[in-house]
Amino acid sequence: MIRLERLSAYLVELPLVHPFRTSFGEEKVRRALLISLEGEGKVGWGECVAGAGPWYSYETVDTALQVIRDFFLPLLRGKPIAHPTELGELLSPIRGHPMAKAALEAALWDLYLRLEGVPLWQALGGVREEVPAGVSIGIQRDLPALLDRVASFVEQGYQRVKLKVKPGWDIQVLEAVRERFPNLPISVDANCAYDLKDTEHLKAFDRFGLMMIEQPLRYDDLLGHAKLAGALTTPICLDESISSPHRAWEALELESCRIINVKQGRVGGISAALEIHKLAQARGVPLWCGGMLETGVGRALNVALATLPGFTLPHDISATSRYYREDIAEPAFRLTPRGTIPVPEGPGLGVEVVPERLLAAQVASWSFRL
Ligand code: NPG
Repeated sequence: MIRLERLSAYLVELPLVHPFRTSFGEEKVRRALLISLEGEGKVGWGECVAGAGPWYSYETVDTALQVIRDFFLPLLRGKPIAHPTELGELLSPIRGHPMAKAALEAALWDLYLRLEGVPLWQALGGVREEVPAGVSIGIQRDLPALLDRVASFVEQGYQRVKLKVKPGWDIQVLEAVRERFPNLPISVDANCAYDLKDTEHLKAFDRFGLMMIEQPLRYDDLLGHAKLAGALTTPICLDESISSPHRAWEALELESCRIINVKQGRVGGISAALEIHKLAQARGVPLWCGGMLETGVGRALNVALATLPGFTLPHDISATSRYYREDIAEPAFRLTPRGTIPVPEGPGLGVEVVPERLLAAQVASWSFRL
């Protein structure tokens, strides 16, 4: 039994090596909420993937902090926990807020597995010790800048390149990149930038031999995606739309997508991601792990999840140096010559938060007795 003693939250800001532009905005600095849980003489860490504002999803670092403080803490107090999977039941009275829940669950798994001395990927039933790395390239100033960026990542050995698209930055981008890299595995991500009325326009993507088109339509539009899927040969992958295992089930039933991007932070945590993994495997739907510019804490979790058998496509999991000059956690993630990212070896998440770096990146912190 783990008796939890303290929950701490740290708001950190880390400057990105390159600004990251999508159809919904530009990030120059990643603002992240880190959570630590102390108990039985050890500390476990989790990262909340909510953004600074409600652009990718309705959750923000501030809403996450508020629900953790005002609603999760009272449910946790005085309740010894035997296993992290018990958290789902404990938090079941709270609707929504999957990103806040995921951060807490991550910290609990990390704490539990550090006490057990077991790496997360093994505890989850992972089947590989390194995962295929892809890279996601934001919208650039112009085409030459984009081509340079793609070339540099291809040279580094990334197995697939994901291009951010939006109306006005799509067909001509694909023409240019395809012409220069005829055999490169390419996917595109629209982050909800199109409408079902754009079906004819989106059909023009089919000629580029893309691995998938990710989240072309609204974040809550499963039916629209099902209709669009019938009109395209390029497989549709859903990201924003899959906010829970139940939404994944609906999307699969409706045939809204043929591929799912799993972000444990978006779907409510590790247990929710495992449920989606089971649903997808039963139907032969391939999965891959998305990323949200996480620090090493969140990335470690994504890498562990990506070792599961159903995660068969290259992930948005890139080397630390692609995001940050210096991460708050050690060791940094590096790209192997095979274009993979190895799983860290230690127990739990397998990375350590470096106290001086945390302090340097910290904007604010809170600490609560449990
Ligand atoms: O490699 O971590 C990464 C970034 C991958 O493109 C990426 N993430 O829409 O999936 C996305 C996008 C994102 C980033 C979304 C930050 C939300 C916040």
